[in-house]
Amino acid sequence: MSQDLIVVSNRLPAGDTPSGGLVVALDATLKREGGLWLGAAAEPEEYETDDLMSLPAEGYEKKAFRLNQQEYDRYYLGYANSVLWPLCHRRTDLLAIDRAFAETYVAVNRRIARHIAQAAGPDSLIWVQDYHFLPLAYELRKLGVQARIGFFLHIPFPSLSLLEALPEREIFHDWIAAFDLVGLQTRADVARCLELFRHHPRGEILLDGRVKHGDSVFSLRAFPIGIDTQGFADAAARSDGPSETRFGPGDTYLIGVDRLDYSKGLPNRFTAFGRYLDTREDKTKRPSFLQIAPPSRQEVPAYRETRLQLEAIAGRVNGENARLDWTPITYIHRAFRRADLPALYRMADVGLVTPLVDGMNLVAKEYVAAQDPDDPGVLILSRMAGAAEDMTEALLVNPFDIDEMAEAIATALNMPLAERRRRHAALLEVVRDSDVATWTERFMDCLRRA
Ligand code: GDG
Repeated sequence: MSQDLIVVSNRLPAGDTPSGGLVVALDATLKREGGLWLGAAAEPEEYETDDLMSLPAEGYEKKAFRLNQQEYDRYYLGYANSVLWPLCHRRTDLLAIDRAFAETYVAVNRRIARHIAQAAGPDSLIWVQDYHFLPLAYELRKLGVQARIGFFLHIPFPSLSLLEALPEREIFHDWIAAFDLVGLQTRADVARCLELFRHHPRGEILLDGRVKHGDSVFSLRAFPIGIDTQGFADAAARSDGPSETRFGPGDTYLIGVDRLDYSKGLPNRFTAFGRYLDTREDKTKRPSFLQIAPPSRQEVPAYRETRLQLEAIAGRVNGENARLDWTPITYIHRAFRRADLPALYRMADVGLVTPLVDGMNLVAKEYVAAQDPDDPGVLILSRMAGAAEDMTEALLVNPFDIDEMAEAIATALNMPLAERRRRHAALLEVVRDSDVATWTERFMDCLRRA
């Protein structure tokens, strides 16, 4: 029997209780529409059969494809996270170009395509998530699959000049053009994608805005992703937060929450907080900075490097400034329970979201949703985050400019209530308008009409 809706993502929600916003929204959509959710198995294993593994799910089918250690190393850690991720995050210095990575990346996608081809009928909708699966539609078309296939890229779309650094740049165009609908985070991403195809001898932008590449035509739009705004706001208002904390309602503190990733600009953020401490006028003011930075992709060398940098900067700033009753930076390199985050955001006077480049950045939206509208905190947001395209009432900063970030921290900590309220109200409206449920509906509507 063919499936109405097939969602493909690298991660599958663990167990029966999905947490993160995206997973919740996709889970709700699949429950409503029925269908299949396909993703990678939790751990690599030396498999003997290529059969999909069925996992428990309510109202739809959830299945995992297997990866052996070599595939995990070359497809996931290699091409996806040591080539495409640094490329799209403008770190060409970190590119690990390796023929074997590219070959395995395509081979894994081809294998997944065969599974999907068996589950899909002509009326199925296939929704592919993110950079792990760029060649999937191209491989599906080769197998004769005619169903509508949509793609959403969660990370920045690379510019023409960045793509020069990808050995697969020519076929990259064919991968993208094999989808019926390509969704990107921001209008700036859409502009970069248009430029890429306009520049290509076989590319053409049609009058209705669709993109033609050889014989393929696809629709291209920005779908800025969001969070479960109301759910997050309710959770923040309801919970008192973790009990054993020095980060409560009476404490002045700034908060950052990021996977430990070089794209998130953490060393510059730590340095900027140190600069703020050095330059603040009133030395009796002793705000703390809480950085939650769970480990991520630790097998990739660049991530270890960032970790060492953070340890050094946090050690230095604390060593120079700490008192017996005050530790300036609390840096926690561990994952928190999802339920602990809303209250920690709400009680924080400042949210620090300063990536060097970011597709959207959901932490910016979570911080705003969690605030008490009567006495909200201030969001400091990098201009390089996709979120900055619409969240213009944040204190926007250049994450490479340490002085500017230090000044923004001072401004945020001294901001009068009326201005905090005005900025927060405007930001909350943006976060509500781009709710993740709306995001899912808008994408699905466009895909149905593609
Ligand atoms: C990619 C793109 C785009 C963080 N620490 C913990 C924890 N988190 C949660 C946050 C937030 C999520 O992880 C991170 O989302 P971001 O959007 O900030 O960043 P990426 O992981 O890089 O996500 C990004 C996103 O995809 C969606 O399209 O916005 O640009 O890079 O929800 O709260 N959650 C828990 N414990 C932690 O310690 N439970």
